[in-house]
Amino acid sequence: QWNGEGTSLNLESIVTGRCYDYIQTVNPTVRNKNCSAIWEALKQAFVYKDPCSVLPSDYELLINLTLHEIPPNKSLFWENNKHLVHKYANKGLHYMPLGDSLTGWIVDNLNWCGKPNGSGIDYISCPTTEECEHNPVESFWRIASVTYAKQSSGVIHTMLNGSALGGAFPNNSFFADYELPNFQKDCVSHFEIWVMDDIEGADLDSCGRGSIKVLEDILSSKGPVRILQCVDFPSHPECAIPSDSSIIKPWMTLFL
Ligand code: NMN
Repeated sequence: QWNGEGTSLNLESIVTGRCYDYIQTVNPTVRNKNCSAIWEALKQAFVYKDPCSVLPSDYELLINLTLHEIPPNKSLFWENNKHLVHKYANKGLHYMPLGDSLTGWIVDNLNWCGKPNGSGIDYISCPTTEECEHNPVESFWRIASVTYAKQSSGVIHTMLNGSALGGAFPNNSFFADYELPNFQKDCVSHFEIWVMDDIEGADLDSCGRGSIKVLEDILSSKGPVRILQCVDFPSHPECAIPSDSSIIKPWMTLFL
C-alpha cells in the first residue's frame, strides 16, 4: 500500500535488546532505565494507529523514559555523513551524536508503522514522508532531534559534507529545521563546523561560502558576532540594548 519499507521484523526484540545492551555495555553511566517500559512506550505511540496520524508529541513518554545527560562538549550534529560521524563518535566514547544516545540508539536504522486492524503493526509497507508527514518514524526523529538540541551544551560540533549535491547545509533537513532553532544559547559556548569532502569528492561547499556561509550567518545572528557588527552601526535598531537588562549576557561568549 505504501512506498516505504514495512516495520522491521522482530522490532520488539531488537529495541528491547538494544536497550539492555546500551545500559549494560555501551554506556553504563546510564542506569535505572526500564527497557520493557521503553518498548511499551514506543508501541503505544503507533500500534493500531493510522500511520499518517502519529505526531511527535505521541513519543513524549518514550523520550522521557530514555532521557539521560548528553555530556557537555560531546554533542555532534551532522548532515549527509552518518557513517563517518558514527565511526568517529565511537559509540559515544569520543562524541555523543543523537544515534549514540539511548533515545536514538534503540531505533537507529529501524522502521515501524501501525495499521488499524490485524496485529496492529504493518510489516509490509510504511508511508514515506512524501506520502504523509506525520508518519511514525519521521515524527519520532523530529521530537528526538528537538530534545537532543535542547540538551546540548558547551562546544557544539557539526560535521557537514562539502561534497553533498544539495549543499553541505541543505534546507529542510533535521539539522536545519529541528536542531538549529532549539539550541539553548545560554548553555552554548561556541560552535565548531567541520566540513568534510568525500575522498576524491568534489569540493562544493566550504567555510565562508555556499550553504556553509548561510549557516555561519544564522549562527552569528544569534550571538555576539552581531555585537561586533554593532560597533560600526550603534544606532541601528538591531543593535538596541534592552533597557531592563545588563549588557553582559552568558551567550556573549558565543563565537564562531
Ligand atoms: O537525516 P538528516 O536530515 O541528515 O538528519 C541528521 C541530523 O538530524 C543529525 O544532526 C541528527 O542529530 C538528527 N537525526 C539523526 C537520525 C539518526 O541518527 N538516525 C535520524 C534523523 C535525524
